[in-house]
Amino acid sequence: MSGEFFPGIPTIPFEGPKSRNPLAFKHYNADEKVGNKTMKEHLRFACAYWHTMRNGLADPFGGPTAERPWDDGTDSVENARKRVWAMFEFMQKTGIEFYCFHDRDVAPELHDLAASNDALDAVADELLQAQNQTGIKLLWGTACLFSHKRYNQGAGTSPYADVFAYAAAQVKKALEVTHRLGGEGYVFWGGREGYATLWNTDMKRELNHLARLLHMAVAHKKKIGFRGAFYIEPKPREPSTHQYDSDSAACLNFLREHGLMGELSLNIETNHATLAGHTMMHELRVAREAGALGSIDANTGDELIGWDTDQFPTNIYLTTQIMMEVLRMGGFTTGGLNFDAKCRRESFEPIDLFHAHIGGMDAFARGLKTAHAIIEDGRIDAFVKERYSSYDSGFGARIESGTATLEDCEAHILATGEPLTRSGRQEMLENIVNEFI
Ligand code: XLS
Ligand code: NI
Ligand code: NI
Repeated sequence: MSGEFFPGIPTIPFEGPKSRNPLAFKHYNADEKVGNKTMKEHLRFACAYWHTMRNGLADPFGGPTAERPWDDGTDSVENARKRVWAMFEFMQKTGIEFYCFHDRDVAPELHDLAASNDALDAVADELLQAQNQTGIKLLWGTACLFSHKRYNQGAGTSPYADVFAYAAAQVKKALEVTHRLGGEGYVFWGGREGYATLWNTDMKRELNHLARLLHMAVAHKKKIGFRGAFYIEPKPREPSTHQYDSDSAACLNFLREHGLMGELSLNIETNHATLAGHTMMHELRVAREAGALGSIDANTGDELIGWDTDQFPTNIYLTTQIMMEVLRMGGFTTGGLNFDAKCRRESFEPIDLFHAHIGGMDAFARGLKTAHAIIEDGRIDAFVKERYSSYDSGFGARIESGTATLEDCEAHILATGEPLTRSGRQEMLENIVNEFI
């Protein structure tokens, strides 16, 4: 691999905050320690194959604009194999050590399942070779169960059993390829697992079928000895009117109801959180406190457009909030920060892929340092601890331990009178956060 695909673009150096070189990191210094780990160990950046290599940047009003000179635009296996080397050159030059893919991003869907499986195997050979040559690893794989027209009414939740079976067959193969490539995880994002109208929908059966698909995948995972993590990725709508895995709480409820807690954790994406009407910090907190925060799709949405615009994250406040949750769970294990993000349609040159990833990596480096500093400082934690301290002893401790009854509460208030409350100090706490940004 020798600068064949991105000529003139060097390996991106770290030059520090004073640098004015657009092709340099100002904050992401891979081997610099923050606390007891290096930045790259904390952040575990991954590059999304579908956006970086396959997104032509079309939108609902116009066709693709992206210039990708290495790509001949065909569905040939040869083109797919060549693309692997463009992807890996890009990751080497940006210092991104993981990638993620769907089966149909890396290899074409051909005339039948057997042919598509063969194509995927052929490209997987190439991926394995590229991984071995570069040391770059697979963060997670997945199956695309939403693009082909057979999935127009869902995959695991399709009303048609043969469509379910096709989807399950695709999951089987994608899982096996992920295993062969040493993937650290496997994602289930239910692209069309939802409904367009309830007038034609048996919701209960659809949800049971989706759970069946996940149980089959768990069984196959064990059978083939795949040790990576399984993740489910919440998203509330788009393309469906309603998607069953709509937010963290809905996913957790689904996993609990169907006996899948412990088998799957969550892969949480910022733009999906905001489409669900939540902050990313909320979605991460809900998952973390359930012990089910697995991995993150690092992007951001546009509040004005209101679609899943999958933009690169540049907002330090956002990255700080994300890294607060990641640090508080003790860091990633199998997960990482996958840039499930694309350049704007107007940013169509190959070099824009570099600007986009550099910006996202620098934004997360700053978020990491800021979150670490806020935690080290301790004032916010101390405030929260103190805020709930009436439960640490006395009557509050009886409430928490479950030994107080409604009668006890009544007797307590009759004896003590009107309770005292104190300010929530939101503004003061926001000012503390800003001291570090
Ligand atoms: C789309 C999803 C998708 C998943 C993987 O909105 O984010 O890219 O991450 O299927
Ligand atoms: Ni995603
Ligand atoms: Ni998205």
